[in-house]
Amino acid sequence: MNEVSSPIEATHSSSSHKAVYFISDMHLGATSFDHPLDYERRVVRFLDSIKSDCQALYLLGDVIDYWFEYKYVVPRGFTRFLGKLGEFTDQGIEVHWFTGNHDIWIFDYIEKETGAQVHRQGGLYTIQGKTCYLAHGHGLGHDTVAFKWMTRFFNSPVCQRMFSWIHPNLATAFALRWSAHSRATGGKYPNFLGEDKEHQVLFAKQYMKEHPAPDFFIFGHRHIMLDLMLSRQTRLVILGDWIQQ
Ligand SMILES: [Mn+2]
Repeated sequence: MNEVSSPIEATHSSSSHKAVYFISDMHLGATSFDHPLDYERRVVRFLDSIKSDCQALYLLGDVIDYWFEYKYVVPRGFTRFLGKLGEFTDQGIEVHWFTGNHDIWIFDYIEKETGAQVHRQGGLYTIQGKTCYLAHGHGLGHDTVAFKWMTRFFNSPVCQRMFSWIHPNLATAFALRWSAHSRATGGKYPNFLGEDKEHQVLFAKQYMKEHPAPDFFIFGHRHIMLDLMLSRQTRLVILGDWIQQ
């Protein structure tokens, strides 16, 4: 976990690897995909295509549509993708995985098996000399009481322990259905609402009033593509979902 006040200086060893990539919201394993394996293959093909010049890969959340790991059991699937992350880190490419609202229940499996560094909170990072505020971006700018309680509930070790006692067949089926249901009902992501209504934009503007302005804010979660200059120095990017955008 990284303190927001002190930017992390990412250290990059290989000089031939220059580019830093940010992707988010792949929602791997979502029941809405007609051909989930083909979709996973496309993600992996993309990762293959960037491998030769990739210095660091930042996954900004909702990488997997639903994940809950048990002490000795993890959800089925994702073998190509997780294997590819392992290949990246084995070759010295940094992989950072910021948890989103769909993949909050990553505990230590992803770090241990793939070598990716898991970040459970957004924060300030220094990447190639630029200060970047990175987060999945859910809850930013609209941390209502209900949201705070829900976050506390989802992150509570006691609740997680209790959930883990439900048989995985039942728990996983329920969670996937819930995810599909919320996609079907409230899940259509609205287009850009305007600077004065987008929570992440409002968060960034408020943040800049209270802290030194970073060079970039980079978020996922909204499933829209946005590239907005907040000042002459500061640029806000919302990644859009992968692979549609
Ligand atoms: Mn999200």
